[in-house]
Amino acid sequence: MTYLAKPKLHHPTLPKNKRGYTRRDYEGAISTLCAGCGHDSISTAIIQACFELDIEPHRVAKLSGIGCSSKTPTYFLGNSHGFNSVHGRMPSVLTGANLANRELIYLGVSGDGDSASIGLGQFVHCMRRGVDMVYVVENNGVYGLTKGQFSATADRGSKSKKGAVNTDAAIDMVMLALQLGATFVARSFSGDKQQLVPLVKAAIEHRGAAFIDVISPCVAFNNHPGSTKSYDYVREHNEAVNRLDFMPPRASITADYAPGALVTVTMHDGSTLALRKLRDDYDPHDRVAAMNYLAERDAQGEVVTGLLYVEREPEDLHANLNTVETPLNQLGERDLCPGNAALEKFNASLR
Ligand SMILES: Cc1ncc(C[n+]2csc(CCOP(=O)(O)OP(=O)(O)O)c2C)c(N)n1
Ligand code: SF4
Ligand SMILES: [Mg+2]
Repeated sequence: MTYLAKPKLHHPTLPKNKRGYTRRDYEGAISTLCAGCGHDSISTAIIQACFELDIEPHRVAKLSGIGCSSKTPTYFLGNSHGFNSVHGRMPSVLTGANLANRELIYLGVSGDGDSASIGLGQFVHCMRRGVDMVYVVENNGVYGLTKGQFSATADRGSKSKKGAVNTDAAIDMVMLALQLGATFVARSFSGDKQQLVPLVKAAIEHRGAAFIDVISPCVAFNNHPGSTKSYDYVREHNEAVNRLDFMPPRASITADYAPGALVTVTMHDGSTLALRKLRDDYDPHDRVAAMNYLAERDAQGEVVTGLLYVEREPEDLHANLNTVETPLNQLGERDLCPGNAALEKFNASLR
């Protein structure tokens, strides 16, 4: 059995959000991942973010590839649309679904094997096209599902559980996303819910390609000394550049911040992101500076986390292609067959 259904009974006094849903309404089946797997904490963060954003579950489409990480959509948002695609092919399926119906919130969930090896070509093109989505890579540096081979994000010199040394250079997904033009780029840690939940909320509200690289330790195959994706390593080397508070439209910023330490970002729906700067020299609106900073800190063995880059005026694939707003399945015959005269005019424009 690959999943266990949760009992449907809810406690009658569970708190409800503005839409009348309890947190339980955003859960899925009982997880069958290893106890302590970072991926389960990411599922919990996604559940919390959707509950707090008052999202109607039927407005979300969750898509994934193959891997332990790609199994996780079974364990959250059980009342949402879901598509478990082929290994590394989630981005193209998500792009197609998004083009057909832009009214849903698209959540792509993938692994470092799924996105940085077999699916790398798919990953880069959905980023550079600006598909409006939240793309989460649950990054553990190994192929967990197939028993712990090094993945392409494993750091050079890091050791496997049996002591083998990885001699290949690592692909940094955050650097790639920045270089490819993603308009929201973040890195977080599955063990830091305070940081991850607001990042997921902000990514959902962002219109454009939002990428979150979440270091998510694999307790079965990559949580030993010598691994750079273990709980201990990430806790010791985590350098958070900022902390977020996410405020819905019209809510005022009440947090008590030191002057100069706060950067506010207004999202397309009027909601606000309050970014508390932990590093004075870090500007989340400067793509090139972000890449330089990441490269410098990476050379020191540090794992930089937080909202690393956000574009002030993002544009997505629909805006670039000037597509129709109505979902394709709601277009009637009059829209789809505008008649001979319109066809003649169109053909003439191409001659
Ligand atoms: C076309 C294809 N090639 C290879 C596999 C075998 N396979 C399954 S999952 C996986 C890697 C999963 O790694 P990752 O995406 O990092 O997920 P994790 O299990 O670590 O969360 C591989 C190589 C497959 N299922 N399909
Ligand atoms: S094998 Fe690793 S990635 Fe897969 S469920 Fe277990 S701990 Fe998680
Ligand atoms: Mg992996």
